[in-house]
Amino acid sequence: MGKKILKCSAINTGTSAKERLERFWDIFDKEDNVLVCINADPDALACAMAIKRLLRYRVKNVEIAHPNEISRLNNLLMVEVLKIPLERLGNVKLSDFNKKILVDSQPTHLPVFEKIDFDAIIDHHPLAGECDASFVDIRPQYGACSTMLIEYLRAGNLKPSVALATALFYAIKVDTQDFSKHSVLADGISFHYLFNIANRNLVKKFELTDLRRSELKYFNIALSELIYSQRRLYSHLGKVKSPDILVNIADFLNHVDQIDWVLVSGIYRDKLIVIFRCDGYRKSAGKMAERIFGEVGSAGGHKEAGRAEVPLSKLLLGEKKFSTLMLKRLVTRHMK
Ligand SMILES: [Mn+2]
Repeated sequence: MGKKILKCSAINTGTSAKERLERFWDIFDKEDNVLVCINADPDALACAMAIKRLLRYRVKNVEIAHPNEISRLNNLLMVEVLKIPLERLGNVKLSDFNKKILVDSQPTHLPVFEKIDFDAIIDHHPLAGECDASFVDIRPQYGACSTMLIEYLRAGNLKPSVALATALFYAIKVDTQDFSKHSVLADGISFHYLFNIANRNLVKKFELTDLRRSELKYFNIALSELIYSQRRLYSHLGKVKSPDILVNIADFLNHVDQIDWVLVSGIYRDKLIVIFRCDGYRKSAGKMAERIFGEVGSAGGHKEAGRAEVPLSKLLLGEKKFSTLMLKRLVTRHMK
């Protein structure tokens, strides 16, 4: 099997979408068992679905495998509703597949990927090391890998089903953060193409779903604990099952009018976790988190969102329990 080795950068210059698709199809045979490997997130999931579509009548079988656990509720819902067939990479026998594809990732991204001999690699992340596969298409300028796959589908005159279009549409939204992050015109063209095929209500539901029913009780605690002072909202939730709920509640309180700062804290595994929110205009939540907690724990973030994690032992609480009032005092000491 003389495998042609191509340098990543060389393959996609001056190539039309049709030529690219033909070259991709060329590496497959009717009897092939194909494994598509992904690091599961919305973009990777949508790309894997698109590859399944591209190869539907051209190979014997296509399966999708991911090494990572899917824990985000948005992503779990996407997999469930769109019925995306998935296997954990650890549970598949690699020798059952004579062709392997890596999409929305590169071999050097994960040790498990590095061990696999891929036949095709399609990705939009910056080139990380050399990719030796028969087919390589890496376009780091693209906002979403799904945009690349839409170009393949369109080049083959393959109109996506509602489920596939919904996945691809959601993927572009997530990877470009609703076009507020880096993207190229191609992302906009693909997004526009999918607009009337995707089920946008479903996409909205994917975006909204980020709370477990068991987490609703924390809203009760957050509201009963809430302290308002000087255009700031403070709430300490006590012990939480996952720090994510602190983020959910801080984001919720950030909807309130006439508030400059939101500070939500909770205890998770012997650590105090504090979530900071502000408008990021002439303020920096990340810097504020650092100023208040940088010396006793890890703290940082962006202008509009910050986070601090402090071992409880560093707070010198003694017999006392941390409280919303203590959160307010700690913060007030460092803010005018
Ligand atoms: Mn991606």
